[in-house]
Amino acid sequence: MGSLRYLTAGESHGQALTAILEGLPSGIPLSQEALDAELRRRQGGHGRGARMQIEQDHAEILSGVRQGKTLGSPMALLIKNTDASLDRLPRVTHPRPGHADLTGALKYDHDDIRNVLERASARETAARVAVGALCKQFLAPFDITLLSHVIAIGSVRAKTVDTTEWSKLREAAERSPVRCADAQAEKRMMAEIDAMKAKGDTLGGVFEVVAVGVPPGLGSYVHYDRRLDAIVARAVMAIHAVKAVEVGEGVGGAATPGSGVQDEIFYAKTRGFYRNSNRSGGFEGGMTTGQPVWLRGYLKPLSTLMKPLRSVDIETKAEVQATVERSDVCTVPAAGIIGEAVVAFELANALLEKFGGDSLGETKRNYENYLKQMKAF
Ligand code: EPS
Repeated sequence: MGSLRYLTAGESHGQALTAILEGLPSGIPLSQEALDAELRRRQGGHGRGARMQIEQDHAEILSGVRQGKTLGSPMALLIKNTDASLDRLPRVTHPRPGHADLTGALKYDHDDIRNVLERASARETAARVAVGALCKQFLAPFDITLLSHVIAIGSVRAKTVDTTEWSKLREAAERSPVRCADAQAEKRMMAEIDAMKAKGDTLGGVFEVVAVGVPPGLGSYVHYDRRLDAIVARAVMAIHAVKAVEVGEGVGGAATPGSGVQDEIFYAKTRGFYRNSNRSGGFEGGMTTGQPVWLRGYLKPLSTLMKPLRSVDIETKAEVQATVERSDVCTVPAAGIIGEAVVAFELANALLEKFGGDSLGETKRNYENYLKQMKAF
């Protein structure tokens, strides 16, 4: 509902991925290094394929910035593909079950599935991560930071980690090749990825995104399309291969009595209103509560299998094996980074909806006034 918006364009093996982000205020200091660091984070993770060795993603900012600060005008981003072989790549007629291949070809009337899979590819998420990286840099002066970590890959589930120590959790995830804070589970996850790779199969899993420092009252209960939990969940759902999203302890909560699900309310003069738990995932009534926002994305295993599944040739209608494209075995760690990016965009948008402002200074003044109102309540 805010005025921040973006579009992306680009094919997986086209010249480049591009994005235009519009609506960020002026005066935000931007770091190119931090922007590229996010792209590198997305490229990592045990289970990635050969493409990630070929690409060294870097986002060039073509507009909207001068002397290291945003101008308030639209920002165009360019991420060049090293493998830009699109026009030379062969025709594809064997759709992969689970990918956009078959339905995309039927819908757009393509007799070459490559015309579908190139845009449907998850490589597009590099552009989303670049946009999210800019949004993170807008959120930083408000002390809003994001992190992600992996809680399950295939059949391996991490033990519950201490989620109150955010900086430790972030460090542990950043150190881990599967971005899992539980070192024991990490080893088993890596072994499961290796075993699946040897079998020519793929693995899904679960990542968790956390945003810390979010003020209370972003989003609104007054109308369905202003509920920020739904907006954020949609953004995570729109990441390739995500088939379910859970906000806070949403899934477990459905099987627990109400007394074990709600976060009881306390008050102390020094702290104001506070909770001793955050099962809600930082949302009540579609609004942020001021507690960390946390949600989970559930990824199905990737649909490009090196040991392909049965399919049908779209031209001859003969039974065939699905196309085998160079691909990854598991992208759950990367999906967490993408999750951070898309949540950062939605939080930036919600922050701008609530506080407005055409310059960072104006947005900050409005924000600080609101914090004063909260304190005085
Ligand atoms: C990629 C995601 C995957 C990879 C792709 C790069 O895309 P898809 O959704 O089509 O499976 O397969 O890599 C290649 C297409 C390749 O040439 O290896 C990404 O996240 O960048």
